[in-house]
Formats: sequence, C-alpha cells, structure tokens
Amino acid sequence: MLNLQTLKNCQLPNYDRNKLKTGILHIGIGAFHRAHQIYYIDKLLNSNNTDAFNWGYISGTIRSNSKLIDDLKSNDCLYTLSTNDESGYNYRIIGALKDVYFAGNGQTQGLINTISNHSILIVTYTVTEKGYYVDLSTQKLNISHPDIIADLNNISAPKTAIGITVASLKKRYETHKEALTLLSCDNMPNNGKILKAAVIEFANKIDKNLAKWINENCTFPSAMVDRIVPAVTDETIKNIENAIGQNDSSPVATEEFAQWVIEDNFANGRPALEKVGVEFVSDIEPFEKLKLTMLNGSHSLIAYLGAYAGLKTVDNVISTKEFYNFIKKYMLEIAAPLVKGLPASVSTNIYADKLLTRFANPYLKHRTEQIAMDGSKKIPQRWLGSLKSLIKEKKNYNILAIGLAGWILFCSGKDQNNHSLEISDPLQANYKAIWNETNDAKILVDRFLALEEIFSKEFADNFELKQIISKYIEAIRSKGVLEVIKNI
Ligand code: CS2
Repeated sequence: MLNLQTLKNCQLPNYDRNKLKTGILHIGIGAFHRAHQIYYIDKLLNSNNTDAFNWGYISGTIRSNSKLIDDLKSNDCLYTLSTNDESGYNYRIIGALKDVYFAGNGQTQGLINTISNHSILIVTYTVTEKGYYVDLSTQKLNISHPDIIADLNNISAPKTAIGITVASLKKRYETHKEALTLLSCDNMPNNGKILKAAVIEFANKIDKNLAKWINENCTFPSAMVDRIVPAVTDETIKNIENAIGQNDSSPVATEEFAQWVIEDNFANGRPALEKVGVEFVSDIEPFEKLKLTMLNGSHSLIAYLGAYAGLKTVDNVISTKEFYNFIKKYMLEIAAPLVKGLPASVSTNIYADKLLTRFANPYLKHRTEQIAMDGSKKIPQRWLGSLKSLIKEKKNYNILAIGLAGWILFCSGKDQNNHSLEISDPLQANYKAIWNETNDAKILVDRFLALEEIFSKEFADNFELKQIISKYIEAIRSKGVLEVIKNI
C-alpha cells in the first residue's frame, strides 16, 4: 500500500477522497485511461471544484487480466502518474479513481448492475478499435462475428463491451429509465457515432422498444483524445520507485502534453472539465481528422517503416534525419491540407512542430511494435481516407504508398536485417498465409489489398496504386528503408 505520508517528490491529492462519489464508469482500464480521463477528473478535484466530488471514477476491465485490478485495490485505487518531457520529470498521485471492478472471464453481472445504478451518469470507453466490432468502412456492427452472436444469444452474460452496454441499458430501461451518456475515447473518426450505431443495432435485435428508448434518451458524444502513453515496463516501475521512494506496481508514465476535445452533448449532466483545459465543441470532426491523420497517421508510418528498418522506439526513428524529413513532409504536404474546417486559432504548422517535438521525447521509449499492433483496425482511418482523397484529386500519394509497402513488409514478421518482429493483429493469420504463399512483390500487394476488412474495392482494383506499392516493396528490399524515404 502506498504510504502518502512518506512519499518523496510527489504531488498528492489536495482533496478529501472520502467525499468522492462514483458518477462515471469506465470500460477498459489501461494505461491510457489512467493517464487521460482519470487524470482530468483528478485535476478538476485538485482545483477545488465542489461538483467534481460527484464524478469519481469506477473503472475496470472486461478482459481476463485481473492483476492490475488487484494491484490497484491493494493501493486503495491510488497510483502514480509520472510525466516526462524536456522540462524534466513530474510525479503525482492520482486520487480520482474511487473504485475498480473486474468483469473478465464472463463475470459481467456485477458490472451490468453497476452501470444500471442511477448514480452512474456517464460511461466512458477505451476498448481499442477492435472492441467495437464495427466494420470501419461501413460503420456497421459486424453481426456475424462469433463474439457478437454469442452475446446476442446470451444477453444475460455478455462478454463484449457492446453486449455489456446493451444489457446494462436494458436494465436501466426496465428499472428507472434514467438517461446515460456513452462516451467513446478510442482513436476512430466519429467514435460516438460508431458506438451509437453498434449499440442501437445490437439493441434492435434484442428489443425494438429498448432501441427506441436508447435512441431518444441516451447520447453518444464523439471525442478526440490525445496523450502518448507507452506500455509500462519493469524499468518504468523501477525508475518511479527510485524517484518517489516506494514501490508502486501499477504506475503510469506519459508525456506532459494532454488534450481532450469533446462534442458537448451530454444526456444527464457532466463534470465542468472546461475548467481544467478540456475543450467542448459543437463540431468535432476537424479535430478528429487533425489528430488521426497528422498524429496517428505519422505514428503508423513511423511504426511500420521504423520497425522494418530495425528501429525500436519512436524517438530513435524521429532522430534519424531521413525519417524526420519524411514525417514532416507527410504532415505538412499530405495530411494538413486534407484537414478542413478547423477554427482559425489552430495552426497545422504549429501542430506539426509540436508533434515532432513530442515524438522526439527521449523519456517515453514508445515502442514501434506497440504502435504497429492492430494495423488492420488502424490503417483505414489513419491512411486510407487521405489516400482516397489524393487519388480522387489526382495528387501524389507516394508517401502513403511507401507506408503501405512498409506495412506489408512488416507483416512478414522479419525486419530488413532478418530480425523477428512482433505481430499482433486480428488478421495476423491472413498475413501469415499470404507470406507463406509468396514472396513476389506484385502478388503480395494483390493479396494484401484484397483483404476486404481493410481495403474497399476501389483500392483493390486500382492497378496504378498496386504497381507503385510493389515498386516500393522492391526498392525497400534492395536499398533499405532510409534510402527510399530520403529521396521522396
Ligand atoms: C498510437 C496511439 O498505439 C497507437 O496506435 O498511435 O496510441 C497514440 O499514441 C495516441 O493516440 C496518442 O494520443
């Protein structure tokens, strides 16, 4: 248990945690959630906002790993947040997490009861892109997915976030009918609309009146969330212990920068997060596009091309001159012109400069292979929207073709020095099958672009695009990544 009296170098909660009530529930308690949403509530509590005491978090997991939950419980839900950037290190103990739950291994009844409790007014989500079971090209729930079929057949013990949400809303509807706000915090364009489409479609299959009630009473604001939060390593835990003088087995390490832009559409009240820097807007789309294409689009280029070049972390990649120039060119010449409708106060040039500095942060050690995970669920919204626009406007899309070439090569599981790469993706078996079948660049591109879960027909049928990608695969194989990106 962390002893607040004897901790060193740490900022502690300046509020009485006994007064804190749970008003928001979160599904998907990973490092990101603890560095972002809980951090903002904590900041609000520290600012002496009395209403903030109604918005303590209860957060947990619907997956099988219960260790984090046990660790947090043993610390009375307190944990250390360390932030590092050029100005140095900062440590604070976060107190806004009031309670935690474990709902893995099918133990979801307790969670459903909690969400249906009328004291919960907001549910937030970080369940990753694949956790929505939505086909991102059609934005429709994948009702033929075995997990969704299983939940539809057994709504009293659902396992997916969508099934759990609908089961909880059903219980709310049947008991007190208090409206709820469902706030997705995952990196998808229109994440609120995606969550809404999935929930309503699922609910419609269970009970049409329930679906109608949800549609008329609950809201699904979209949000843009941003903070770079690498996975915690043993080394991070050790470094934090050395600094604060105690062992915290579940700390989070992140950067100083954080941003949260939310569509202001809450069904039943919300914390006054605007007092601590959260931006509430009526039109979220430009902000989502800005972040998804400029930050996440760059991240995926860095991840696949960097990892294939043998570079392990984002700061390693961006401190390589060729990559720095390549990524800057991508941001300013490809991504920025496609972001329309931003308020005049937001400059894409300043945003790009800030991103390059954030990527260069040497403290984060953000692994390229971590970002490379789940490419099949990330590439559509990070690259393919831009690629589609460039093709339509007959503009040069070589940078994105190089990105796709790098991704295909990455999916071979070996980098350009023949070292193994870690692949973790819902389609990894398909990638493996393609690579087992052929080494030929043209056939590889044909097969990869035929993956319907990622590419629509217009890409699969685009002969010129496929030719350019296969040309870059061959160029990378013969000259290596740096030589290819340097001449772009
Ligand atoms: C990253 C994001 O892992 C990834 O795919 O691109 O998690 C990124 O670090 C965050 O979106 C930053 O806000």
